[in-house]
Amino acid sequence: MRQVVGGRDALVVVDVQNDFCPGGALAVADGDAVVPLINALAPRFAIVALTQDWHPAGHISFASTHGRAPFTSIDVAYGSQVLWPDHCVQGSVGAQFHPALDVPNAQAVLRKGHQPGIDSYSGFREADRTTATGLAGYLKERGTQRVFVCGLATDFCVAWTAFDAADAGWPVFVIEDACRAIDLNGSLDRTFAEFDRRGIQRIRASDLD
Ligand code: VGL
Ligand code: ZN
Repeated sequence: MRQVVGGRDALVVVDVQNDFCPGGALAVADGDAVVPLINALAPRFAIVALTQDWHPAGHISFASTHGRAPFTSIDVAYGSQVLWPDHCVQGSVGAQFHPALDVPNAQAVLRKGHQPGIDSYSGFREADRTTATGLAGYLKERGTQRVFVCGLATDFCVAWTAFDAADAGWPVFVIEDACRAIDLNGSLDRTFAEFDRRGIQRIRASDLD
């Protein structure tokens, strides 16, 4: 479905970081394939924000913190937490944006998951589902009327960012071919069902005029 991009549309580019790309600590298959698409898309948007997964060493989402195996889950104060390999440690090369990501018109970088005891897949709200990151306020003050989301990974940080943008009241579009998924235990199918349920539209980069 064609969408004409206007001056009040925001693009949120989620976690296009070395650790989520091939060779990284939590590599998403083909993750770096989103980079050229995003580089081409971003200049059309007046409002562009990047999110950056940004964890302290010993973060609650790290399997190593708990002496557990990666890709298992534990219960923590705010609910179930998937345990990941150590990734996107603050200041590390893995936490840096992919070197080919070239989005000079990005105006905001939102770092998330910085609290030792709370994860944050969403760019808007931490995993306790109450602590706001400030991104919604930023986008509102910029006059955002619709939110377009792309990046990594479709079924975790892109998904939760899209859910929360919809909860904040914006029409939300996920640019599917500018995303790649982890797909852990059926998470991608569940994500697509949730997009449908919440009225979040899946579009392709070529749908944008
Ligand atoms: C992500 C798992 C852990 C993501 C971040 O960016 O999708 N996934 N931290
Ligand atoms: Zn993370």
